[in-house]
Amino acid sequence: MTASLDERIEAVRVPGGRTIDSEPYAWPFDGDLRPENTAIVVIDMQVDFCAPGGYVDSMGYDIALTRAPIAPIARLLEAVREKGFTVIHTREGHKPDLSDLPANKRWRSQRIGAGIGDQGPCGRILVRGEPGWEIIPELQPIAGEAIIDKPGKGSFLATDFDLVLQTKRIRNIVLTGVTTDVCVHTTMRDANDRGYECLLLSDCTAATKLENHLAALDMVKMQGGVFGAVATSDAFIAGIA
Ligand code: C5J
Repeated sequence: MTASLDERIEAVRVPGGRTIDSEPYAWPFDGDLRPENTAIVVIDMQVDFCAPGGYVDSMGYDIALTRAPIAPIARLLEAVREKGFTVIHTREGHKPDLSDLPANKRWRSQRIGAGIGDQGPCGRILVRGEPGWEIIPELQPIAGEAIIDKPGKGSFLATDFDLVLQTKRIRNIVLTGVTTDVCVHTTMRDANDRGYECLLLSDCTAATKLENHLAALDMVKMQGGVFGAVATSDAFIAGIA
């Protein structure tokens, strides 16, 4: 006898597994959610993206939006650190000689008045080692948490992110940070293509425009969860309790 669709969906679930209340499906797809196989990734919570005088502020966007996830991420980190989950932080930034900065990326940033590599209120914009490039004080990594330095929007290009994930035997990725529509989405899409099971936390992410944040959440949920699933941090914390 052929198995029904529901039976086939159920058949992948690990015995005794657990899932998070998320959309458009209970995440992860197979219920294999453990501190040993799951990483919480905090993307680019840097001065340049979330603090006065940084890159986002210099472009004229409202940093109240990109600061909104700080408290939910801090609360999430407290919960996952206590349970022993892997936490990984990323920073977007370029070498001081700008040899890894594509000319078009620099040109576009200059035309909006916040030239990457140029001097700003928080030092040279998006340059490694400058005050603006640092992770904000509220979300400082603790001992043992990897920091991935990336020159691009995605976390895999020109970094050892994948190597770190593979070494730690991670297969579930929980995405937080900024911005939802740019670095978070680029990382999520790439991770999804590589076979990682991804969950985006809606209140732990933000964009420079609310509509873009909401649209980015929506995009994840299309096609049965084309890039993974979306949940709140409350749902995640409840699911791992
Ligand atoms: C952007 C990022 N938005 N971290 N970077 O340029 O999303």
